[in-house]
Amino acid sequence: MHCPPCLRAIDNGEIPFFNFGIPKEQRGECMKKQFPEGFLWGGATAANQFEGGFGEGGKGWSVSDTARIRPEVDLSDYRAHNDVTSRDIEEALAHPLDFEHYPKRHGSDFYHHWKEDIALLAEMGFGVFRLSIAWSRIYPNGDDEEPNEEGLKFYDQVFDECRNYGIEPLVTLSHYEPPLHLVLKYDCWYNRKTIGFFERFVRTVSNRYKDKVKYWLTFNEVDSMIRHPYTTGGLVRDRFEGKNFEEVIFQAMHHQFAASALATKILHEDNPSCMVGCMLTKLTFYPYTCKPEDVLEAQMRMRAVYCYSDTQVFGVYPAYLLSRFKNHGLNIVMENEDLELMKSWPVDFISFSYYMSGCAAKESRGMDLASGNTVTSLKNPYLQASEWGWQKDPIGLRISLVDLYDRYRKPLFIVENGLGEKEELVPDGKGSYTVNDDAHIDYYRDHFRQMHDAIYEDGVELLGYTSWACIDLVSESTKQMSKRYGFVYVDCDDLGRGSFMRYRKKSFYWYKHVIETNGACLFESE
Ligand code: BGP
Repeated sequence: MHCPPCLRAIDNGEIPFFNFGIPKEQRGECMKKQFPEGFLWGGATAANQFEGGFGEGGKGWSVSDTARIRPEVDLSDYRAHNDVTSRDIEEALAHPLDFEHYPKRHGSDFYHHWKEDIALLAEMGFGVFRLSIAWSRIYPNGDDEEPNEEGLKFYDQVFDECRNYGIEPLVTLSHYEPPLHLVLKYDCWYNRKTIGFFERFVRTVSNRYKDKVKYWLTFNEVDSMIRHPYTTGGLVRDRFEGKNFEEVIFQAMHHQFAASALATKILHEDNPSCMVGCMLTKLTFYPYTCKPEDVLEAQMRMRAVYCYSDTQVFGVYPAYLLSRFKNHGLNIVMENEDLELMKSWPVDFISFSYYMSGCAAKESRGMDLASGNTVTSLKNPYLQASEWGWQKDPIGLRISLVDLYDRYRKPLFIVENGLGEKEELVPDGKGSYTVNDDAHIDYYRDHFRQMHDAIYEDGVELLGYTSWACIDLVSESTKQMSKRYGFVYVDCDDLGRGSFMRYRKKSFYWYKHVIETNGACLFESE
């Protein structure tokens, strides 16, 4: 048996049969406890929650500008937080100066802080920075003939600044920000025409940034259309009265699959060495017990997660999704050209978000529930939950990595993982302020160790990691600023009050050290 990095024999007299990697205790001295060379460490954001600059520089309205904070709604009720009606949209349009109730309009004001923010990321040693392009900053209405040059210049500056520091931008083309005009005039992704509008947007940004951006993601959490159809697909339920809304959702989803394949084609034609990934919400369900009925239930819940990445990775709809369409009488119109595109242009890698795991059981009446990333599941008695009730499960990340890699045999990229916390600024003793966010540090340390083991013991190919979020931003589900994820604190409260000044948290220095040692410091106490 050999230790992979230097092929030095380890004479332990045993052939590990059931463990396919090198268990820790059998590793040779040369097996470095750090991440592979070239591993991309960084952090993630999205324009809809981070950028702000609402109405500035020629930007048009996007669906996120109509997302209202609802303090009266229970924090675990993600549906109520994300359900937007036509009446809500009218209300939002009638109040263009209201930043208090529409926090995504200000986000963290990256639009005015980008230089300072990228300098902070560089100070931590980032190799990659995930952000998204706000479609309505480039095509303010979505169906415009010409792009908005001022919007294009904004991202030119951002990408150039990243490159100056040696940071690779990882760019999401669509992260909960379809232009509002497409919703009101065309019903957005339900309408086939939106594929063409998106194509125009992608051709513009692909051509413009082909020498600046190497890593692209098409649709953030492509599966989320089923959970929050307005945010992801621009679908307003009350505009589809009399129609089967599940059919509407899957029709819109089909259009996104076709558009994603088309985007992959365009990006590769402009820059053959670029890499395009799908982006999946990696929900992880365990059977609540070993009762076969519970195991089957968990398997079904996992299929409901994988059906989207199966389509984007294999380029064809999985049989089980097609049978759902058939068995539920869902008539999804699929043109041959869509199916051919999907088959010809599957993604190059699989990216995903991972925050927590949950449990599933056949019979769950009366059992305790846990909230989570736009899902609820059964509470796992072995796990602790965050202040928002999300069950922390670092081993679940390793399980997810193994499952995804075994299923797809393509490189993986963790593009979201983190912990939302309530925090308080305290004096740092040097004339400024900081946050002692030990909970973030513990969360990350535990997850990073699992990533390391997935790479070395399980043979997973992992390109990199971007934490969610590297700098505090507005929460997607609850629209709160007080749900803080970052290594950098942004002085702004839930009502948008504050200076928007940035402060380095304790985790800032900790993550910097992780990056400079390429993870070796995670194992110093071992
Ligand atoms: C993911 C989204 C992100 C992000 C994250 C955390 O589903 O892709 O946009 O917000 O979840 O969720 P929240 O902001 O609701 O805490």
